[in-house]
Amino acid sequence: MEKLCPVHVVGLRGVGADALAFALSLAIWAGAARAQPVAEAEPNDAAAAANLAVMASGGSVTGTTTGSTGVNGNSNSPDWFRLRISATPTLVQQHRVTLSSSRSGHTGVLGVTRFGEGAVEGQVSAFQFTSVNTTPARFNQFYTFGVSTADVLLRVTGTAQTVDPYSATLASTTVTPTVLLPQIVSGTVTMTTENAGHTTDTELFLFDMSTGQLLAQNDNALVAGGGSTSLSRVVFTVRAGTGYLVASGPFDTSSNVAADPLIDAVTSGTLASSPGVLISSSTMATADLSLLVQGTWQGTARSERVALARPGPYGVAFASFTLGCNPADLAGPGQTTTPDGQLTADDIILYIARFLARNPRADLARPGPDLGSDGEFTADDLIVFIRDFAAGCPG
Ligand SMILES: [Ca+2]
Ligand SMILES: [Ca+2]
Ligand SMILES: [Ca+2]
Ligand SMILES: [Ca+2]
Repeated sequence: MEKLCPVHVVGLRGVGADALAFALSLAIWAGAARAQPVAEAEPNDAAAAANLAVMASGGSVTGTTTGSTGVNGNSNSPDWFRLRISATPTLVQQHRVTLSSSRSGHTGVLGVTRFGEGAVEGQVSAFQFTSVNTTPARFNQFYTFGVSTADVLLRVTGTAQTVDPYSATLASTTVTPTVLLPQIVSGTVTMTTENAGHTTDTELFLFDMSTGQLLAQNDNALVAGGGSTSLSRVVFTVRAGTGYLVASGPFDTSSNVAADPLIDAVTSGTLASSPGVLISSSTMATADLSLLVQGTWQGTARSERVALARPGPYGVAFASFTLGCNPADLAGPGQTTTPDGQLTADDIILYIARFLARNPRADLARPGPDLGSDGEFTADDLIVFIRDFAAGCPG
């Protein structure tokens, strides 16, 4: 365990200097306390006996292990930790736990439970293994989002040579999702990796950005006429002004929710240990995770491709989007280009700017003014905009 060093201030004299030294020592002590590692407490040889470690970025757990088979606290026993991550509402966070030791050779594993055939309730199995071939070597990684704390199970094992203590240190970084502005209004939206220009075996996850709730997920989509594909598809009805987060990962990526057999050909798989967490097991560094966003715009079907790529081993790609309540809901406060489910002067200002710039999003009408798009920007489009604006957002 790391020792807290007393602070000696040499050459300072007088009350002011003493106060300064005292304040300095407090500050250093506080900094050291924040970074204080959580030491293992044996026995911790099974997931059920995992040591709880409340972690923030820069924090670490420490211990000693020279094997993976011992039980009841033997030195060659695995060490299990339950890493607890604080809530991060509206933020996607990547958490990387890197193993280090003066004598390397440890292996970290993130554990999951299973659902479906052969699953034993509560039994934790090894899912994501550290690799010596990643940069840096020997790290685990997972993602969190949402309003509640998230837990992951970490197991550290060693070899006969790993007689020195190890540290597993957390580095958390905020992920900035790709912001989508699909030319689609409220209604039914399909997100799919089918026909998106690749054959990656994907998994898709859809979250409500403000609550962190997992709304839908799919591993292998069922296809018309029977059978399935390793590509993924989620279909959902959007609520205007709601921020959504879509995560596209390669197989095998775990949330804490079992697949829905009505929409997923996968009937058994892995479960992360708490809501608001995603874990991807593959060390594959690159993969095309692009998807299509499909819906309608003024009565016409639209499909837009979003380029997404795997950001390294254990990586998942994220995109966010918000849809308007009708075609007049284009803007949020300050004329930001994210619709907000409300119709205000911001929408009028942005619409006029787009109309003058001949932006396709301002093309609301065909001659008539019939709903549709004709590539022309005429009084018909203005009439439809005013009509939609006056109609207001439902509810
Ligand atoms: Ca142990
Ligand atoms: Ca799949
Ligand atoms: Ca608006
Ligand atoms: Ca038009």
